Amino acid sequence: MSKLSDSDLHGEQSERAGPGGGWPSVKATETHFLREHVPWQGNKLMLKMNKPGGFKCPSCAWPDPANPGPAEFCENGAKAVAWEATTARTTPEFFRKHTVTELREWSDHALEKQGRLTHPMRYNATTDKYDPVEWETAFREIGETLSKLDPWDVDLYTSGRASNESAFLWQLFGRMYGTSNFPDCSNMCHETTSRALPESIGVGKATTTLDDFEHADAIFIFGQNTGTNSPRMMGELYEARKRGAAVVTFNPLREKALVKFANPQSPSDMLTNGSEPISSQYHQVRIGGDMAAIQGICKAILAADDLARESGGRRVIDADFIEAHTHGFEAFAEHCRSLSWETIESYSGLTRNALQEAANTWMAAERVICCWGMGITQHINGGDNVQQIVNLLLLGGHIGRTGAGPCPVRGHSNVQGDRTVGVFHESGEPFLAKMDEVFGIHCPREHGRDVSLTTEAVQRDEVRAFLGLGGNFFRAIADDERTAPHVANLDLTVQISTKLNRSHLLHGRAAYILPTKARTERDVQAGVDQALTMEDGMCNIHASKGDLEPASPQLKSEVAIIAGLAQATLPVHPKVDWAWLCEDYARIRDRIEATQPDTFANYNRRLEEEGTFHLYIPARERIWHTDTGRANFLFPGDELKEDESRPGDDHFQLLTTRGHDQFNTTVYSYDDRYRDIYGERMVVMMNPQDIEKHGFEAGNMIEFITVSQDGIERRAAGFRIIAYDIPQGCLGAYYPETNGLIPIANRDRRSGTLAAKSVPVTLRLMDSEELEQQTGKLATA
Ligand SMILES: Nc1nc2c(c(=O)[nH]1)N[C@H]1C(S)=C(S)[C@@H](COP(=O)(O)OP(=O)(O)OC[C@H]3O[C@@H](n4cnc5c(=O)[nH]c(N)nc54)[C@H](O)[C@@H]3O)O[C@H]1N2
Ligand SMILES: Nc1nc2c(c(=O)[nH]1)N[C@H]1C(S)=C(S)[C@@H](COP(=O)(O)OP(=O)(O)OC[C@H]3O[C@@H](n4cnc5c(=O)[nH]c(N)nc54)[C@H](O)[C@@H]3O)O[C@H]1N2
Ligand SMILES: [Mo]
Repeated sequence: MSKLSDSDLHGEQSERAGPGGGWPSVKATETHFLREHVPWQGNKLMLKMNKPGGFKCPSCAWPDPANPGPAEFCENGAKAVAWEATTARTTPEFFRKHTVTELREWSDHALEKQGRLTHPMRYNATTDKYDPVEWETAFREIGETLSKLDPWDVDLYTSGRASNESAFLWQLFGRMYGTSNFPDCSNMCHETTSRALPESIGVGKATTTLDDFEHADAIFIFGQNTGTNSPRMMGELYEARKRGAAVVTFNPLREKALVKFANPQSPSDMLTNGSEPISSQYHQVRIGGDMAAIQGICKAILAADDLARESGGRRVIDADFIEAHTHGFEAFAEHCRSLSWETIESYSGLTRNALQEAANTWMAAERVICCWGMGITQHINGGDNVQQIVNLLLLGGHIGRTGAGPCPVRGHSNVQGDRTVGVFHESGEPFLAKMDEVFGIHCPREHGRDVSLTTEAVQRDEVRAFLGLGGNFFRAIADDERTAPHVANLDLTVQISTKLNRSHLLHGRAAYILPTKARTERDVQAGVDQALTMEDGMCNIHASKGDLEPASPQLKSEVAIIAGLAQATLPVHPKVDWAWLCEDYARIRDRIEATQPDTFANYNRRLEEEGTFHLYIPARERIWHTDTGRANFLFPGDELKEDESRPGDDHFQLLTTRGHDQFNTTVYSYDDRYRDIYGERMVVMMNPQDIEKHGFEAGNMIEFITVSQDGIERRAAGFRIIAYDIPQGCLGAYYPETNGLIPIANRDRRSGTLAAKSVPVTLRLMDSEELEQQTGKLATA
């Protein structure tokens, strides 16, 4: 094989390649503000971010430190703010110029790039355009349509930027209307964790706090691209490494910032162009190989412990903890002992030595934190992955003490809070009974639809109306291309949004875009500035107050829009006065507290006095709300299953992921600086040996074909091969460009979370005629 030079092989972290962060990060921050025509120099706005009295960053869910520094934000938080604060506007004038059919040909980037939506709009089938509509008219018409429908044919989607207040009212509205169909972006994200973690430890959230990161001796990171998706977490990792803690990473891709990082908040790094190596070990596990890798580490730990026990030496595992607090240890230990290294190596794609090295780090550490992201959750066996991570922690008693614990790294800034306050298609009796009591209503008890069930119902033309509280549902879902044509058969689509996206263009017979204020903007009700609240990924509730003038005087807050929809849809109710709730958001928080008095005790008072508070997490106190009353060692079957997440001889396994200049379906730019990919997203990252083995060359254009299990053909063409440092048999490409390839049935067994990280595909080289056609199409676009 011809040797590739450094510059040919993307993702290889050669000595020449710079670290993540550093000056390029500062420059990127500035560029994004300039591009959106938001003044950057001495930017007052950014200084209010993540500070008491200021607003909560709209980007990710990583928590704020107790004593925030002068500039408590990161490059990607700044991008999200610049994108929201842009001076560009998508006005009625814009909609007059373009038909919906025409806009469908635009890229996701071009659509959102038009700027903030300014007016409520209604689809006009005669002209195939959106026309401006008065708020009251829109509410009335939507209400009239909804009143005629069977509530079980209606779905209310929540994207994770919605505040606690708006999410709570959203589910109240839905339940009073008569449905439990609450598809939630969590169903595409950490639902896996929300299902699997409680089986193990009785709670679906992190038991760690930021403080624990200051005391950990080892931090394991599975399937999470920290530098891009939770950049403020880099601060924790950077400090941990500086004080000598180990960071052990499992990821098929060598993600730049996890290799080394220059901290933009560190004067010395910035002055000397210095950087800190982040991962002490970087294991390029094969896609879907984490379960085998973790069980391999456990096997090595148990072998060392067996030796210690036999020789009377100091135990390696925390036998007292296991005895006092856990269930199922022996079965799990036996399972790990019985696995052969050959099997483990072949499934994980890692060598026994590498896994032994990870085990050694674990054994040397008194306190271990395990973090994970979509590389763990978005698999068919995602829940099993999560439970193996817990097993690894349980072996050492690493839950419920300082410096240790499970830390699922949540995505959207309030995805966790939306669930806590009640957005759930399978809410349990205690919560529903409380809702009934507090509001004098009767909530339906039947379970409703989640994202995959809603998608399937749309595909079967069973959904009559879809209402989205934020997000870009019809673009973010698996199987989006097959779903798209069915959306036209809905009676009604309503999208509450800040920017134009594909879900506005895939619409029902009647369709409305309801533009809303963003988190950075002032929300004045009854003459008073309102605060909203969010729960970060480590269970801290914060208040957030916007500062900017809203992008248009026409904008309503999410809370006001939900109240408007509810008033127009539901009969007058003696105990639910929507206008009154809307006048003062503290009243909504009082109702949230009334429905969950333990969780939200003194909600308003604590916010006022403390600014933030931490929710009670029983497992943090070693109280286990599980079926056994103990923390459970869980694992599937008695040997590693032949599972669908592995690459095979006849197919590749494709992971779909985010680039550095993207927030989910929002594409800020076509650059992915941390992967050395610039100006394009239609690429496939491929191992150089695989490229040669299959007779391709870097630069070739290919078509993906999904290995079909349901007899349906799924293809996506026009991706350029990039030689990349990725294990053989594995491929990487960007989301959402590849969502059409993911069968809706490709999902985590427990939770239904889309298995976006393990899509079995084959590749076909495109011929010159096809390429010419494609170039022609691009030229006319
Ligand atoms: N700037 C920015 N911030 C964001 C977002 C954004 O789009 N942009 N999105 C937000 C949201 S909603 C979420 S959920 C989070 C997402 O943040 P992440 O959890 O980081 O999600 P992805 O970008 O999909 O990256 C997943 C990582 O898993 C790796 N991976 C893929 N398959 C496997 C596997 O089988 N095993 C292992 N061990 N690793 C694997 C990939 O290489 C990649 O590094 O970020 C949030 N924050
Ligand atoms: N193939 C593949 N598919 C995936 C994933 C993957 O890794 N691979 N990841 C999945 C994950 S983790 C997630 S969370 C989903 C994301 O799915 P969504 O949450 O549905 O999508 P976003 O792209 O975050 O939504 C962007 C839109 O939200 C609107 N918006 C922004 N801010 C606000 C606001 O403050 N209020 C309101 N009302 N609207 C606002 C804007 O109009 C913008 O166009 O995608 C999932 N899909
Ligand atoms: Mo997410």
